Amino acid sequence: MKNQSLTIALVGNPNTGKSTIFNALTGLKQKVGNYPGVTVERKTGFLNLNGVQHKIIDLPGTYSLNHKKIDERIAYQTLIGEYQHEQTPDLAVLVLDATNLDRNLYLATQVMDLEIPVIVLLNMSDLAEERGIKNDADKIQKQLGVPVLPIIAKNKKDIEQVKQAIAKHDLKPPAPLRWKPEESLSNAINEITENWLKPHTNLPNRAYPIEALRLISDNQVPDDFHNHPRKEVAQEIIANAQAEIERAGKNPAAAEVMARYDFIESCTKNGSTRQDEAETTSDKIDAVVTHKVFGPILFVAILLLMFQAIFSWAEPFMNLIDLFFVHAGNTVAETLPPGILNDLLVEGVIAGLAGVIIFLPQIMFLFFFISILEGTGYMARAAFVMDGFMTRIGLHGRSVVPLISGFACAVPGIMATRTIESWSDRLITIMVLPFMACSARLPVYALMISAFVPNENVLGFISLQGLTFFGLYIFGIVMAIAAAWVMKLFYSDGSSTPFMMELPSYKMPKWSAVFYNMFERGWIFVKEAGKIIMAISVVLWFLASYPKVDVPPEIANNPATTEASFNAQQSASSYKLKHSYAGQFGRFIEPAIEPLGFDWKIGIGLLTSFAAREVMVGTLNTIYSVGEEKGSVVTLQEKLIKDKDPETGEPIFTTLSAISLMIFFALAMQCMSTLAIVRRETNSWKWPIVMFTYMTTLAYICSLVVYQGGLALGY
Ligand SMILES: Nc1nc2c(ncn2[C@@H]2O[C@H](COP(=O)(O)OP(=O)(O)OP(=O)(O)O)[C@@H](O)[C@H]2O)c(=O)[nH]1
Ligand SMILES: [Mg+2]
Repeated sequence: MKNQSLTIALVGNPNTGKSTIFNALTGLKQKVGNYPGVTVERKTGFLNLNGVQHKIIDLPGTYSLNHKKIDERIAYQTLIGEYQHEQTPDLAVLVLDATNLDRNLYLATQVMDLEIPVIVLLNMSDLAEERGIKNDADKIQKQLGVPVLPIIAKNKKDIEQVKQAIAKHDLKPPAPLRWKPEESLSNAINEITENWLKPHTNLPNRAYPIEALRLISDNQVPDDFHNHPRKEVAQEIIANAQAEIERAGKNPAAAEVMARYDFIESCTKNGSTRQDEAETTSDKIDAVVTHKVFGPILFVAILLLMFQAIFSWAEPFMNLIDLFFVHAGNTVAETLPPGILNDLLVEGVIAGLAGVIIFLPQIMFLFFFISILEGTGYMARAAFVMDGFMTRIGLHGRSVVPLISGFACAVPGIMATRTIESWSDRLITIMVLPFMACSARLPVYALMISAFVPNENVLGFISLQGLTFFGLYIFGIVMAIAAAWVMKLFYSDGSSTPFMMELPSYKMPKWSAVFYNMFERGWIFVKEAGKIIMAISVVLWFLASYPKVDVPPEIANNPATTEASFNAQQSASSYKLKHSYAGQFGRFIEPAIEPLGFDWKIGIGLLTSFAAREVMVGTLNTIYSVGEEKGSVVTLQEKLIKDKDPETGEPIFTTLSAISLMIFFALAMQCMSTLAIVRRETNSWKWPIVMFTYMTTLAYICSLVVYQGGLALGY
């Protein structure tokens, strides 16, 4: 290799370790997980080798180049140099799973047909050895005619070898069609190439054989690249080619596959041996985990345990953070001279931040658990276990992984739907995904639950608060499923694709990755929420503090309340708040939300939370801090419980209105980023608008029914 800067693509089947190798080469932290379909987008990074910088591309996994799904198409387009008119990669690093070489080599032979220089890595050699599989790299290298290297991605030494192999590659492309299609197939390829692909498509030459073979076996002319208006011309050419293959006594749909596998067998015969398939540990675990009855029970139990743990384990950390902010607020209040700056910092910024950062421990625990589910390989089992159920409502197992990702955040969940083949299934999954209780709802749920659900145990060991928390997650899941079922009745393109997902063998999660992910997500939460909250808190503090009004003496000295100082203070400050700009606005929208059990203060919170849900808590904290006596150590929770209507003396918040609020948050579409990603993934404004409207209307109706129903029943 001359000293030139190369573009190097990592290609391979799903879950073979491409992203792991990408991270090792570039030093980046691309997401890695033990299930197929982790990477659904291209990621690029840089590798410095002997002073030359190379561009490395991590691609979504694909089983073949006969792409059907968006993630597979991205891989194909990149390889043929048609991804946003980018150049073909100078080198493809094929990452194969050494425990399953036959199937992995299928893609390898296809990529070699594209005349791209390649290096073949037999990754996961440790697992292969464990299972008694021996691969003779030299023999495979000789048959394929390209460099072949057995490696273990997590070994630094092996990654060094990969770098050297890249550095000394001669960049000669392998000869195409090394698997030697027999004569009729080869003629068919030529006919289709000459008569259709060359004159009527804008494909690059290197893609002709692969594209011709795809037309022969699939018998369908796809839309991309084939922009000739008369598809029937192509159909005729294809039919002729197929007839030729049939005349030679072969099946056009299978001829290519059989020939490739014959070639692959010649590579691995004697070169790759496996002992008699003993039942592996993974198989033994799966006997229980994917069991018809125990499987679903275990799935629910895992979720219950996860949300219980998030709720209870995080508490001591949350108390610490709370204490820290109370002291920070007091210190600032005492050190700075009294005045606007003091008020702004203490009541606006610190109160707003405290309201949100307190939930950091819960967010981090959530990501900790999700990383473990992803790292061990359980995600794929969850999809498998739920497939039967999902099929009954008209979706299938493929939707399960994106839906579970939605617990973290709807945005990556929606991206993960790229692994779903059928467009209507994909669209429906996208449309219901935001019902999954994402981490931004967690602060609101946690605040309301700890304030209004008694801290008791049921059955002696399950905390009622934790159970309510879990219930809200279940509520989100049920609503998502119900909505999907209804949508399927109206919107189905009738296509159905069988569910197939490889169950990867169980692995110990990579702990460094788990902790990295947990801290990274925690940091993103603080940074993103912090940015919006700082801005909103400052504006809100101003709107809630001005115009300053004089409190009438009868309210200022109100003796009627029993808990004298706190409530007198409350009603004086609440009088001021009520007459501030924010208060005026809140009261303006109050009639619309009063039937749901919300007062104008919640109204302000609802409004700000349309920017991002977690802002709600920061907003309430700011609102409830304005005008508060300095140095008070009352938590937001207590303020909510004690907040009374100054006129009637009734509590503003009841358990019923808290439930109504949680239901509203569970269902309403309050997330700009989600709408933006739906716009991008569906390529239209229609779907984000539909999503916003139906979800928010549903939220309003459900909260209304629950609150009014509850009142009628005497709660
Ligand atoms: N034992 C072992 N595990 C590995 C090795 N390389 C990767 N893994 C694990 O295999 C799993 C898949 O790795 P990824 O890097 O996410 O695979 P990928 O090819 O990018 O997967 P997709 O993005 O879904 O196509 C992870 O759990 C890795 O930790 C290896 O050499 N040995
Ligand atoms: Mg990946």
